[in-house]
Amino acid sequence: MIDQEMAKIELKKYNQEHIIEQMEKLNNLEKKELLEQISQIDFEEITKLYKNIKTKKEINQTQITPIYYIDKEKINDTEKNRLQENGEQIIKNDQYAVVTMAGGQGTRLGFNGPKGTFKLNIDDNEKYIFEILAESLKKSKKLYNILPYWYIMTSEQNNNQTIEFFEEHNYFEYDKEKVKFFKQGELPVLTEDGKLVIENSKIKTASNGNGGVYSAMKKSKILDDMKSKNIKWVYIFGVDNIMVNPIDPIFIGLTIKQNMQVASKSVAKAYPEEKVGVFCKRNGRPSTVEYIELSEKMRIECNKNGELVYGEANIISHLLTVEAIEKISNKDLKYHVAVKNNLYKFETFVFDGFEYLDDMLVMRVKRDEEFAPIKNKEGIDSPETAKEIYKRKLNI
Ligand code: UD2
Repeated sequence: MIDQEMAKIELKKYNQEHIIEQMEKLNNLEKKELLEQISQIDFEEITKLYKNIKTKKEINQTQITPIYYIDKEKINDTEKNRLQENGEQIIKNDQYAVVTMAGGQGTRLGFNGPKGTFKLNIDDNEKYIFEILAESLKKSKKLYNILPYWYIMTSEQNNNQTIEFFEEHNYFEYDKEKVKFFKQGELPVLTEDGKLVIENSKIKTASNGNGGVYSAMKKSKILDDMKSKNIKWVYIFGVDNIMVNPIDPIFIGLTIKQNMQVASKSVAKAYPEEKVGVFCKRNGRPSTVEYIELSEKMRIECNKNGELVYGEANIISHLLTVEAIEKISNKDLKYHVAVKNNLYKFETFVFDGFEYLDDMLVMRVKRDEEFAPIKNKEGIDSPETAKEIYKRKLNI
């Protein structure tokens, strides 16, 4: 706990005096909570992040090269059966867990609540996103009479609502004992001139990006929990893809066969400007270039077959060993800056952790079978577009 005088020195040192003036107006309890929050802030880091914004370093394109991928559709049936058997062993031995990253704010959807609690009206059959995810996981019960451990990452902002929602809906008949929630970390937001913001007598923060999943799993002892349960493989996916296929023994089997610690599913990029990250290598190590960072040249570059050279799109379907997650959780991931409501938000990305591994498997799957994200209120990647794809899967 930091005392008021210490806080004032710290705030002055980092040009945040305006917080001192606002602190004077607070009652004792509010002041105590604010001081507690100030003691948790790494001012050195926040100041450095702000300075980096102003000296935006261009991505050094020369480091980036294409990455090899395997198209699931092109694996022959004999090989597929072998891979399936090996993958099924992991699931049947209860060595498989899934993590749903559900800590995003869902700003673009314009929905005021945890994204997983958003309800889709599919031909008068109403379903929540979390309900659809639970159904895709319960496939495992039908096939193997076992349910994977389900860890759900929330944020400070949506944690309570998410837990209440699951309680209220009886976990959609999922085995409650196999579900755990954990919160990701937060970082302060900054104004354009680098100032902290006070909101409701607290310093305004935002969730630290889906790359926060590694440190959150470490800090909240989820990693320890997984190790105590002898879990070997963890499938990490985003809450917003209602076509996610989290029970995919062929994906597990192929990752094991390729002797990889990390694997991601991809879909062929629909068109050069599509807002998706694409897999690549940086200095020979597995990486991804986010859509906001992809240069025009890389966006349109094609190989001799006319395919986009950087065309394997990230659909936030990642498979890692517990060891790989633990290794990444002890590393610092680079920060990316987003501007939301005229404020700077600092985030790390889950796929930036892959650079700490020597290589990764990218397995291409069919878009209309495994990718229907709900990002925007309408238009591309909206409830409407997701519903159409989902209905085709259910042949309704
Ligand atoms: C994500 C991918 C992008 C692209 C696209 C495909 C990342 C960083 N980017 O873009 O490469 O392939 O999806 O649809 O993965 N989340 C959290 N906590 C946070 C922030 C996000 O849990 O602090 C979750 C969020 O709930 C969602 C997922 O991460 O499930 C991706 O959300 P995003 O907004 O970070 O990334 P997006 O959708 O712009």
